[in-house]
Amino acid sequence: MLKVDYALIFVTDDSIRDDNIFFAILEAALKGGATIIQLREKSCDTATFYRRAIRCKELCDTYKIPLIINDRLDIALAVCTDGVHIGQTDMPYDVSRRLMGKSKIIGLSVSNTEQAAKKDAQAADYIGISPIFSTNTKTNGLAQPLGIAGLKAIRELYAKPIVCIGGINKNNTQEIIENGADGIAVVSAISKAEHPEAATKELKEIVCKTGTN
Ligand code: TZP
Ligand code: MG
Repeated sequence: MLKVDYALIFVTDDSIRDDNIFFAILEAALKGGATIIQLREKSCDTATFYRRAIRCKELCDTYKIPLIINDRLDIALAVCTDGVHIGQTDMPYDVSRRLMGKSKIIGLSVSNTEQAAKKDAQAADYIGISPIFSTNTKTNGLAQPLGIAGLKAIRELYAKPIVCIGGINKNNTQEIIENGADGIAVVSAISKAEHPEAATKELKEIVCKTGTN
């Protein structure tokens, strides 16, 4: 397996249905230094998701960057990606692990300290704090933002990698890393940037100069 660096996860923007634009942004994120790509598709059919996943895998392989599939274990298995990111209402962790195998990355989203303390969170390879701040990008089923206080409380529970998501931009990245996150996951700070490659580079620099990466 590739060495996993959680510094900067680019989560793809499923509002972009034009493949030319979608893959141009993905490549810009890879060129700019995203350390993991998470393919997140919430509204398309399975065939479209699969097709995008295949192309994402080819591109990520070219840049030697891990690809993680959001929610869909079947797509992760079909495309043989490096991992899957599950939420509290997705396929249970145990099943995901059994099907993915020991060597793959499994990330789990938590939205409060109770979820973070449960055995699935203890077992996952990394934890996604979701959301850290409010965001307009995800509207369905979004919990109350945990904020920096929530991050600090969850940081105390374990030493494993913690990545924050939700409303993250160049102005609040430093604070997140200073308070114990290993990395950030962003959608719009890259996908909606005027220059996605430069925006990625800038976010990565902030994470790396603040953290121990
Ligand atoms: N999960 C929690 S917040 C979020 C997801 C997928 C959206 C993050 O998008 P943005 O644009 O980085 O706030
Ligand atoms: Mg999910």
